[in-house]
Amino acid sequence: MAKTALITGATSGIGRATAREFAQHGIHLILCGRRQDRLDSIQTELSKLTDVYTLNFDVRDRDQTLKAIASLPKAFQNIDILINNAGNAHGLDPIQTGNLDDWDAMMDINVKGLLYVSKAIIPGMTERKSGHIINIGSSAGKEVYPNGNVYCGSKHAVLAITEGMRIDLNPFGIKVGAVNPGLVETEFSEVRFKGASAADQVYKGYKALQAEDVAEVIYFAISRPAHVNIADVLMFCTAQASSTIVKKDI
Ligand code: NDP
Ligand code: 8X3
Repeated sequence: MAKTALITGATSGIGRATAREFAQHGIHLILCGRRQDRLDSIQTELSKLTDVYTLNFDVRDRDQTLKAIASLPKAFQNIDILINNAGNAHGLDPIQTGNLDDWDAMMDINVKGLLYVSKAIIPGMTERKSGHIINIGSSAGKEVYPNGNVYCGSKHAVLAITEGMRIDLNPFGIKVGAVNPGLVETEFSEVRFKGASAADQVYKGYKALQAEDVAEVIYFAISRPAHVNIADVLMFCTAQASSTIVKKDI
C-alpha cells in the first residue's frame, strides 16, 4: 500500500523538490504552504504521478495549523511520513542591531511552527505505532557563524527537538531524523535578504547544493528497511568545508 507523506514548505526549494522525488516513487502527498497559486501548480504537476492533497496554512498560526491538519479527508489522515521543512532565515545582522521582527519570524516558523505541525501529527503515529519524521535542520544547527545568531539558534533548537523526539517516540517504533544541509540554491537567500539582488551574490563562484540533491537524501532516509533509521545527516556542496569556508572561483 502506498505511504502518505506530509511536507511543509512544499511550494519552493527543498520541500518542492522532495514532493517531486516522493511523487516519482508513488508516495501519496499532502503538500503545505501559504502561496495558493504554487500549491495549485504543484498539485496539477504531481497529480499525474500520485494522489495529492494541498493545505494552505501559516505554521506561525497555531490554530490555523491544527485546524488545517485536522481537516484532512479520510484518505489522507494516516500520515506515515512527516517532513518538517518549512522555514527560512530572516536577516543576517549582528546581535546588537538585529531586527525583532526577523527574530520573531525565525523562532516562530523554524521552531514553534515545526512543533505545531508535529503536535497535530504525532498522536496518529503513536496510536498506529509507526511513522517517520524528518526535520530539516541546517549546518547552522551544528555551527554558529558570524551574524547568524538567531537563525543558528533556531536550527540548534531543531536539532535538540529532533533528538528529543527520537528518544520520546522510541517506544512506539517511530523513526526520527534530521537532514542538515549547508548552502542550497533555493529562494532561501531571497527571503533572508528580502529581495533578489543581494541573494544573487550568495551562490556566485561555486556550485551550491541544489534542492534536488537534498531531496534525494531525504528519499534515501525514508526508503531504508524498517530496522534502519538515518538519525542525522550533514551535507555540503564540495566547495563548502564549514559554515564560513567556501572555495569560490571569483
Ligand atoms: P525556500 O525559501 O525556497 O522555501 C521555504 C518554504 O517554507 C516555502 O515553501 C515556504 O512556503 C515555506 N514557509 C516559509 N514560511 C512559512 C510559514 N510561515 N508558514 C508555512 N510555510 C512557510 O527555502 P529552502 O527550500 O531553502 O528552505 C527549506 C528548509 O531548508 C528551511 O527550513 C531552511 O531553513 C532549510 N535549509 C535551507 C538551506 C539553504 O541554504 N537553502 C540550508 C539548510 C537548511 P510559502 O512561502 O508558500 O508559505
Ligand atoms: C542555510 C545554510 O549557511 O545560510 O541553513 O545558514 S546557511
